[in-house]
Amino acid sequence: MPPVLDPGLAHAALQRARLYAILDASYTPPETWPTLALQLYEGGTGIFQIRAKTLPKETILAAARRLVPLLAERGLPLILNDHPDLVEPSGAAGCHLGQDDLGIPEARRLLGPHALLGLSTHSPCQAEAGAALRPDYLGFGPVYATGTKPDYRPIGPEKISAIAGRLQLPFFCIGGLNPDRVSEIRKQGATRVCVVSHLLQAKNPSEAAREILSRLGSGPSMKDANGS
Ligand code: TZP
Ligand code: MG
Repeated sequence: MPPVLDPGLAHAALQRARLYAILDASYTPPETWPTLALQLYEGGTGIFQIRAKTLPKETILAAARRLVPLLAERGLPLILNDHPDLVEPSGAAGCHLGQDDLGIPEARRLLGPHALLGLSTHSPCQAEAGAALRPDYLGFGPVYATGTKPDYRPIGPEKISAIAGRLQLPFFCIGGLNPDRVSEIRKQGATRVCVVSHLLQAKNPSEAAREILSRLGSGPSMKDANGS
């Protein structure tokens, strides 16, 4: 099926997004995601990803099919981690790939020019090289050590300044982020963040999202951008 969210709107949403939330099955099961996504949307989250390293494909597809229309109605893209082949059957906006996954050029050929493609990068060098492959955005991390991705050495906040202002595409800092750390990385030039555990474990996910955005200095503009 074609993407449920118009690709032009998906690209515009990506450009506006300051907070990217990952719905990760290792923290919360898929049945909680619709409610959680709406709460995070209320808090100003601008783009969402499903990340489910151990769930069967059919479960991921079913979860994506529930979330895609819910988010598309609000102008928000859903990205699938790892599974480019589920993008078309779910109507999602695109997929997020790691350094060892299908390459960006191959994913582009598979999914077409309008799909949103994201690439994980783990150093300033990788970010520069990754940007040259023309994904639509980069992830940059883990900035801090995190139990969500335990096998990766943290890059450290000071490395953000090596790429800030130099890349021609949006990049989302990720890894171990909480409000105080967002305040810290903002000083290094971070303008967009991607957050997993802090949002998924929050008592009040909307409030947690709002707090992260306010530390980035983009709370009110995100609310406007979401049309709320
Ligand atoms: N890529 C780099 S760090 C990370 C991913 C998927 C996990 C970030 O999770 P958290 O819980 O926000 O530290
Ligand atoms: Mg991957």
